[in-house]
Amino acid sequence: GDQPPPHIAIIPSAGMGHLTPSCRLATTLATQGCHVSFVVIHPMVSNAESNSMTTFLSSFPSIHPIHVNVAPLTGSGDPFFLQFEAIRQSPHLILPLLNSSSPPITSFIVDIALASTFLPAITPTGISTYIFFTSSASMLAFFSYFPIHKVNKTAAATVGDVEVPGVSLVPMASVPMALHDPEELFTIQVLENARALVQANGVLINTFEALEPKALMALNDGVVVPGFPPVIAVGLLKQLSLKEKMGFPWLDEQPERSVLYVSFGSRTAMSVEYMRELGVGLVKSGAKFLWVIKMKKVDKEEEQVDLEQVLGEEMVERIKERGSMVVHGWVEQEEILKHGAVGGFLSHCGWNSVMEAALHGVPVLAWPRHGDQRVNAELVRRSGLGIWMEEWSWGGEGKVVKGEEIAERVKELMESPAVRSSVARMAAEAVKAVGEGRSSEKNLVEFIAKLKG
Ligand code: BUP
Repeated sequence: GDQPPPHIAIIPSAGMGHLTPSCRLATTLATQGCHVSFVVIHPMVSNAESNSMTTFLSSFPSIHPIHVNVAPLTGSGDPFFLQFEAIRQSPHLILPLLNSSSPPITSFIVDIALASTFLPAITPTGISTYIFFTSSASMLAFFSYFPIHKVNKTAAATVGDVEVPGVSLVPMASVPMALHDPEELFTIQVLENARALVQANGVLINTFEALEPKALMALNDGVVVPGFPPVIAVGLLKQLSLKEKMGFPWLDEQPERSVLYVSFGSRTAMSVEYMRELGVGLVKSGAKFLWVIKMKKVDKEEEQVDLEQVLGEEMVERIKERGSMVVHGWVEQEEILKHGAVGGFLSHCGWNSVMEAALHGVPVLAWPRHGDQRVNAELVRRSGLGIWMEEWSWGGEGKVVKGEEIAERVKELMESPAVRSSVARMAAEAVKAVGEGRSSEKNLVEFIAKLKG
């Protein structure tokens, strides 16, 4: 028709796991003819975020940036959770900047971590507001049901297993660590954000129906939470086509599907003890590997790493002999995962990592640590995207995983025809979902039609 395109304002939160899919959503909407403004929040927690924002904005000049400074919070907690809080407390700084936009904003898309303060601030204006949930639908179901679970369990000393109606039982061990403590800032944020969701016009999510049919149906049928807003699965969101790409020439020299890619995400630091044991396992597995090492939660604090000192001279020597690679610093993960030489991914199961692996048909060996990662790992196993050794944990909680055992699982991952074919089947479903007229594409088109009113 003749209607002007919708003008959507995206308000992301902190960390690459949130920022990356928000950028992908922005370009997806812009490609569909929407006018998109993107709130860029300063100061950023990590260098990864500031570098990626710079590249993003210069690669997509049609996306209109709205820069805003928030007052950073200091404290001893997780720096990303503190930043969530700083942004959560800033609707009065952010919304006025958007309200003067021309053409006027017609819809907001707000990151889940900000839901409980932005929804009540925007709803009175009558402008439609959608929440962007940056993890799996299984996690959304758990998350939105969690306040109800808490009310039912008031007398109990522990958080307990969480039976999410119509979806699955999330055993206590898979409940995000931070949520075990009712006093934690993160717990308070989660409870408030989850309760606020009913005010949203809908919840956008980067997944697809064939991967999580049960969770999506239970949410949309009001089985998880009565009266829940529509959940709109628009995944898989496409990788950004950035102006400059850093390739990975080493991969070009490796045989098809021969390399195991190892990364635990942008905010998971690993102790030296664990790294050494993992090193033993990787070398023993006989596979060639590309291992991205991270020792601090925030990359700004990351020093030059002396690999020989961390892994030991002998280990570094053996890795070299095998022709494997250890990298310290940021890599372009999706460029790696889509490379034909990569045949497996040892992953922490951050949701974006799982989705990227699914799209490129790379089997995942799940080694989750915290947050939503164990719930995602269970989904990886159940859907056939890979394997998960549920009892693998991280020092302090349970037994230390031995190199031998890691080696066995890596072999299974790289060699099992069953794993390879189930992953290929899911990857085909992922590609199908975004095809014209298919589930995710259709959801997206209908969503935009609704925004046009
Ligand atoms: Br590390 C790393 N390069 O070196 P997740 C990550 N990424 O491109 P996380 C790189 O950052 P949360 C690197 O491809 C993905 O898109 C990766 O998101 C990319 O995990 C994103 O996988 C990371 O969701 O965030 O960072 O632990 O804790 O929010 O899940």
